[in-house]
Amino acid sequence: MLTLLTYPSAFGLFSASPFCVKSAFMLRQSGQAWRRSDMLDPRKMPHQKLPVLRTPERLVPDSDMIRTWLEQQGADFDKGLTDIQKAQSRTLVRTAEEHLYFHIVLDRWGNDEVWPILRETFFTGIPALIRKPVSSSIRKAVLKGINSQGIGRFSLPERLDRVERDLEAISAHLWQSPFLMGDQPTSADMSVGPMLAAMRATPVDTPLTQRIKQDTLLNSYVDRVEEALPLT
Ligand SMILES: N[C@@H](CCC(=O)N[C@@H](CS)C(=O)NCC(=O)O)C(=O)O
Repeated sequence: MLTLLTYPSAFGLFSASPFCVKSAFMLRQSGQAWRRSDMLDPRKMPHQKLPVLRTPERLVPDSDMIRTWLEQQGADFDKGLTDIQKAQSRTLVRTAEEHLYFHIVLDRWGNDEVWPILRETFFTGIPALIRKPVSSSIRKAVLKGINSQGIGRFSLPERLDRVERDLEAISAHLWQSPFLMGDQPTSADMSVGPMLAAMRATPVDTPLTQRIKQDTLLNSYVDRVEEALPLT
């Protein structure tokens, strides 16, 4: 049986990591038998990140590589899509994973109100006595990474403007159909849906959580993806 090595559920989500949720959606849609195995420390994993799929032969890191592996076994997450739709799907996936994701990271890790909740959710494996100093140094490293990536250098209004433009692009698809590429969920929904769900689920109200919660189209879209691809 396949095993998805994933961060545990948090904030009402299958996992705090949208990439873990994406992989779970893909496993579900592939029809393969699978189970989850939760972990908090990814340092022994091939990319020191999660998700990772344990197959009978090897560990497959990275949600995109998990997708490719499942496709090699016969899964088709974009059944019936034209080449142009597949190309549009790819750009939406990259928009979510390589841009929106970093705004979520900053919203979670850079916010002093969210931080104590994060610390007690993500670092429960660390003994209480040393949890604060250890988790603080990890927090510093994450924020340094966001600064190197570039998102951390924008002001809040600039960040919100960047997010807004992506959300407009996503919404343009949803004015026309219940899912990004039509009437059924496809690979784009399995990436974008979890990303917007994560944006909405940050456990303190922020401009980003509010942005999704107050948008009828996007809010109902996130619910629709979760209902179409139940993970329990
Ligand atoms: N490109 C990877 C991204 C995975 C990823 O960024 N995972 C994060 C959690 S959302 C992680 O494990 N971070 C741990 C670290 O960077 O130390 C994928 O698609 O799976």
